[in-house]
Amino acid sequence: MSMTGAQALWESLLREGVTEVFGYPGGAILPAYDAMLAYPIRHILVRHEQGATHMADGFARASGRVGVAIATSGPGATNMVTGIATAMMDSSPIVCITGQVGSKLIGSDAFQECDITGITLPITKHNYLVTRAEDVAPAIREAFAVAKAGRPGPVLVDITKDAQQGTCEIDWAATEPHLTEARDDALPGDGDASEAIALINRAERPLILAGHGVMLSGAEREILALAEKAEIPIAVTLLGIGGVPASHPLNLGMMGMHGEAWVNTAIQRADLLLALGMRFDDRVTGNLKTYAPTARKIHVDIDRAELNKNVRVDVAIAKNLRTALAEWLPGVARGDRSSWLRYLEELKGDSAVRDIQNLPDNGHLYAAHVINDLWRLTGGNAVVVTDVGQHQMWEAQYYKHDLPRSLITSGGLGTMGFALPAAIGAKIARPDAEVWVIAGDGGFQMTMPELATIVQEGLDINIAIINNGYLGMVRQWQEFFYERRYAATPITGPDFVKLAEAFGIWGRAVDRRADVVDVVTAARQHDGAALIDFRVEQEDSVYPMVPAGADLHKMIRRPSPIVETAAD
Ligand SMILES: Cc1cc2nc3c(=O)[nH]c(=O)nc-3n(C[C@H](O)[C@H](O)[C@H](O)COP(=O)(O)OP(=O)(O)OC[C@H]3O[C@@H](n4cnc5c(N)ncnc54)[C@H](O)[C@@H]3O)c2cc1C
Ligand SMILES: Cc1ncc(C[n+]2csc(CCOP(=O)(O)OP(=O)(O)O)c2C)c(N)n1
Ligand SMILES: [Mg+2]
Repeated sequence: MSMTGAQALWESLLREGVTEVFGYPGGAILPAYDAMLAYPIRHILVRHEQGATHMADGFARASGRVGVAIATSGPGATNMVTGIATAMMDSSPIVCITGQVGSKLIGSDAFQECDITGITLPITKHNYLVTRAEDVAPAIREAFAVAKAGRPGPVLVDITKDAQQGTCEIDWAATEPHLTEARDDALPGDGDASEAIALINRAERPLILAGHGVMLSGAEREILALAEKAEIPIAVTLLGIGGVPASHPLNLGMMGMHGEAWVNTAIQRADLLLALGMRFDDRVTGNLKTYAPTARKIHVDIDRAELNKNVRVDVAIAKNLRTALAEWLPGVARGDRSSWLRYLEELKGDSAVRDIQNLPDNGHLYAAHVINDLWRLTGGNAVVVTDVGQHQMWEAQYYKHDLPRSLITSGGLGTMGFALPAAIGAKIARPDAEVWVIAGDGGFQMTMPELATIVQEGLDINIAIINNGYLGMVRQWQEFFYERRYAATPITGPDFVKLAEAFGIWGRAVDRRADVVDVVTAARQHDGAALIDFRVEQEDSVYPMVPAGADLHKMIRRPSPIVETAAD
């Protein structure tokens, strides 16, 4: 088959099952855009290339499919860097395609030339510089295979203008990637199923730490089967939320810096930790020297490099989690851990008296209340895409996710500005889902031009801005650790309702708890995008909090009881 490199690009994307791409045109990618018109692929025009990468990422996280972002050379490509790093840190499979100056101009500081493969080398799983038309199809095909294989992640394909314009003969069968199979075989020192089973069957106070890998490997059923058979409680990471239903009686909730106090206490008291598809991030462990001091540890991760990286373990298994759990299940004995479960239940009582949900209504509008109301009103069925900051932690605590892939959030890089574009990607991937953005007033302002993308594409996305007039999470650190010196954290913004209206979006502001239900209901009923500006209590803090690097059990707790009046 004879075609141009540009045609080979779209033909390859079609063959990978791609139906939507997120992008922004420019000179070096123009031949590809010109060829695009002949292919049945929907192009979503973004307002900034960072948005395209977050959209591809949100698309991937919501669906499990590979998201695709396209940009021109130079500034188009460099605008993608933050989104690529975000996807890399959270193991999200995306393919980014960039135009590059003509191959003969490379190295001449040509107009909009930039070494994007050099720049993205450390933040991609792999990247390609394609300089000949005949190499386009094999590179795209391999890029998809690499993005999905093993531990997923971002791949970049940089295609010179002459490679897009040149013609070539393509034998599709010959474009099949020849990747070395990921090594699933054990190496010396690796643990095996029998060692894991023996530790589980002996344990009196076991605890599962369920991470993002549960969803990435599709092990939602197997992990519950293990927990139920052996009566093992489960703690989840931020990115593990949704992998185990929040309403399951064995699910204790989130661990770590802003995790539930009883979960962190459970980790410190456990005699066995089963770390399943999670990577012991420092937000999760606190001080490594005092982490889970009484526990033996089993770690399953598909990426061997994660094993014994942050936490030394007794049994390290480099394997797809679902396969590993299926191997363990027959050998795991039915357990009775009722005294351990009773102990954990008692710990919860102490937290309940401090929980803001249980405090009397004092007339103030708290973010935690807003998010809890959103959870109730959406029946817990929405796909929620958060930004980064206090609102992100309150979402994790107070929106109870029962469904996998229903919380989409930037965990590892913590990228402000992620939510709005990632929600667009999620909505494109799952048009029938009710999609909510929960963003802070700071992060929202980083990518708010994507409101125009929502309107141009006619997307029905609901947006909740948790507007506290501060870069709240940083303000909280200043309150706790810098004697309330609020350097550069008070932040103003536009009138978000008028802003929404300027874009042609329905908007309302809420500053009383009594109005939350009515306005959220109206937003849900409104046909088309809706934005709510929740003007919340300005100086509230997220509790509990393990100060960075502190022992996991040394948490700052919400003072209890808070006796406040409406006049406070
Ligand atoms: C403001 C802020 C506060 C935060 N506070 C907290 C907090 O309190 N608690 C918390 O938990 N997090 C918190 N985080 C998030 C934290 O930084 C990490 O992103 C998160 O803990 C990572 O979760 P994870 O290890 O499950 O997921 P990932 O980082 O995505 O790691 C997943 C692991 O699973 C492995 N894997 C992938 N596929 C498979 C497979 N098929 N089989 C087996 N393994 C597989 C991967 O190799 C990887 O090691 C916070 C982030 C921010 C921005
Ligand atoms: C791109 C980027 N810049 C800076 C930070 C550091 N940071 C983390 S949380 C935060 C404050 C977020 O403020 P806002 O969006 O208003 O959310 P809030 O914490 O108030 O809910 C900042 C500045 C970041 N995570 N990302
Ligand atoms: Mg804020």
